Amino acid sequence: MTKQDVSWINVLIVDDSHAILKYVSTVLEEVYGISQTQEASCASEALHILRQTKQINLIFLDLNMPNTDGIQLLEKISQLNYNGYIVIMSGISTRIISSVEALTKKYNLNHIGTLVKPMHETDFKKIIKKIGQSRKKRPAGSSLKTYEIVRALKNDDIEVFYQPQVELSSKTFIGLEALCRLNHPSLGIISPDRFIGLAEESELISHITMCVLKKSLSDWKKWHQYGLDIKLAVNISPNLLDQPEFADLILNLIEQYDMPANMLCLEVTETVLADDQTQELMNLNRLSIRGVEIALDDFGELHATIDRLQKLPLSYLKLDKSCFIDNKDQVGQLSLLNTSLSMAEKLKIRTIAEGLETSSALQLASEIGCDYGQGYFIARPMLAKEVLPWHRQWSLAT
Ligand code: G
Ligand code: MN
Repeated sequence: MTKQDVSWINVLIVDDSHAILKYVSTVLEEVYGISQTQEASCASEALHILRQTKQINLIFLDLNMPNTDGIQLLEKISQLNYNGYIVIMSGISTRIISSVEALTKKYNLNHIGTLVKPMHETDFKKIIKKIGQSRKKRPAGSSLKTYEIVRALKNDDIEVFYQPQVELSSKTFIGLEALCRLNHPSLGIISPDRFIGLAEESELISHITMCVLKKSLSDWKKWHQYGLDIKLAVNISPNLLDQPEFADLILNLIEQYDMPANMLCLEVTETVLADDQTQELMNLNRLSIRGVEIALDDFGELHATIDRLQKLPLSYLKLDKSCFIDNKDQVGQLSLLNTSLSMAEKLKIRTIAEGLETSSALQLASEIGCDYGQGYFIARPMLAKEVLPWHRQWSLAT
């Protein structure tokens, strides 16, 4: 594997213990080559640094500090519109940690890991690896500017690509995931991780999602008229699920395009599992009753427990691509996959393996019992007009 680029990472470590500050900065520097770090020994110092240094994009935060504790600090950080990553450090009980993790979701902060004290340098590995893989918010450096998103919407430069999903046992083509791309006048095709995070900070995300929904439903209708019997999956931002009118909006759209509800699948992320998401649950349940299918996307961190998954009307669990893309910790990956699969089985939820890039990944997914698969090895995301030719070729080959 190529060495990860860490030159863009700017760290702030917040802990009242001098020893921890030194330990974390030393591990980051010596093991991971991350040298741009600042240290704060209390909340006010941390806030001061964050206001001064806008480049900070990774915060290690201790939960128990005198005066303002880490929990209060999280709220203040969210008020600063910080959109980098947060790692929680704590020695206290796992119950408190998980409720704090839920809190980071409420504040819309990008929590990517927890270090339980006493920590060991290998605990950092998963976290550092995850940086840059999460679809939610990447640090501002590589992100587009708001005006570029507005311009793209105005000029109809939001495009939809489609990636086929197949049933692993029969290799039957069963559906397509709609993936949005921004066609930038000078930079070319831009993937969503460089603009969705920013769009989610305003109502721009609604415009993008509406645009993707309309284009993809209209493409679906053409395929359907051509005789293709496939489902369409669309990614839905948590910000939209929160709106009271969301369910009606979807129901009106499918009616407009004569789409049977069970041909549409909405992909939602784990934030819908947080405890206070009543509006989201209401929308998802209303849609599910009408037959729209729901998939839980990017599943693989196991923040979700059976109890929490049970709350949702889920048809599919999408096992995150990081589970299938080669990395060194194969034993860990496999046990995570098996746990996810047995959870899905208990709840009678079908599974979709994402990120199948090689024949061995496809074989693994199929051997461990995933129902469906998606990834570069099957097909890369493609333009609407390429779908029928791909389908013809795929049917011939299988
Ligand atoms: O978060 P979500 O699962 O919706 O992300 C889908 C993204 O994953 C798309 O942008 C798509 O281009 C990308 N993708 C699809 N298949 C593969 C694959 O096999 N490998 C990798 N690395 N990315 C993939
Ligand atoms: Mn998805």
